[in-house]
Amino acid sequence: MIGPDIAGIAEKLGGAADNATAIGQLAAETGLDVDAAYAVQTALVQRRLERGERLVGLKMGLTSKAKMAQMGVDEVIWGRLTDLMRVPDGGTVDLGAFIHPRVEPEVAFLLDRLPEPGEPLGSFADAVRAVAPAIELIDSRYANFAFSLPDVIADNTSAAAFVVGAWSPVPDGLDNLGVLLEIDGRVAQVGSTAAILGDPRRALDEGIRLAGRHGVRLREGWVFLAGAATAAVPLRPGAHVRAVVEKLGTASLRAAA
Ligand code: OOG
Ligand code: MG
Repeated sequence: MIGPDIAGIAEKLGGAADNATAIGQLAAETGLDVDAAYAVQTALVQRRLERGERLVGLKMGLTSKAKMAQMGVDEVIWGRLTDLMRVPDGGTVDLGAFIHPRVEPEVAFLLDRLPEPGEPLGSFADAVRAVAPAIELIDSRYANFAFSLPDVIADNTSAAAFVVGAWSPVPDGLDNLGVLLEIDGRVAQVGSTAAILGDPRRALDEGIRLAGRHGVRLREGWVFLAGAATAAVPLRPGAHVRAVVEKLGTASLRAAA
């Protein structure tokens, strides 16, 4: 049997991102399963690398129940981050580049050297050099932000842009820090880092394990986004967005008017 057209699906998703125009879901009609969906994601990201972008990290998705419930998908997923997706802290994003952007508060890790495959993972403090509050801007390439598990994996887990706040040394506990998402100074979402797999440190174990299944190794110097602590909120023109994570500080961005 001939499998799904990996390159063709990646081209459709890449075109949707380039033109900031939504497309319909693809997985059901093309018979895309989870493994084939990660192959599409690889081809989709490769398309960016061929244009000169660089891989700078990995992001986890649906690591919190709030996000799983919001999106109707109940498995942890991972995607890739490139240098072009990074927005400086306090920077402005042009909404014309996106279809229906949403923002969510996250915790970022700056990775240290990780063990070779097959070697045991040392302590979290060995694997992570620093932590920071972050904002992820997600933008599903599917109409109405509606997708199945393989659809969202193929679409690089809706990755579009991200902001990382100031790095701090790894604190003793990361498992129950208060998280706020503010829009124009008003609280839009409230949560805790406990929402991220019980402890965001667990997201790193999952990321190493799940990406490793597809031959992807996390690299020293990469940014790792552990997943949103709350549901995501639509990003409107002119909005000022701030993520606040207890002990870690803030990250912010502005949407151009
Ligand atoms: C998928 C990406 C989810 C997170 O932090 O849970 C994600 C989506 O919601 O579109 O990035
Ligand atoms: Mg996210």
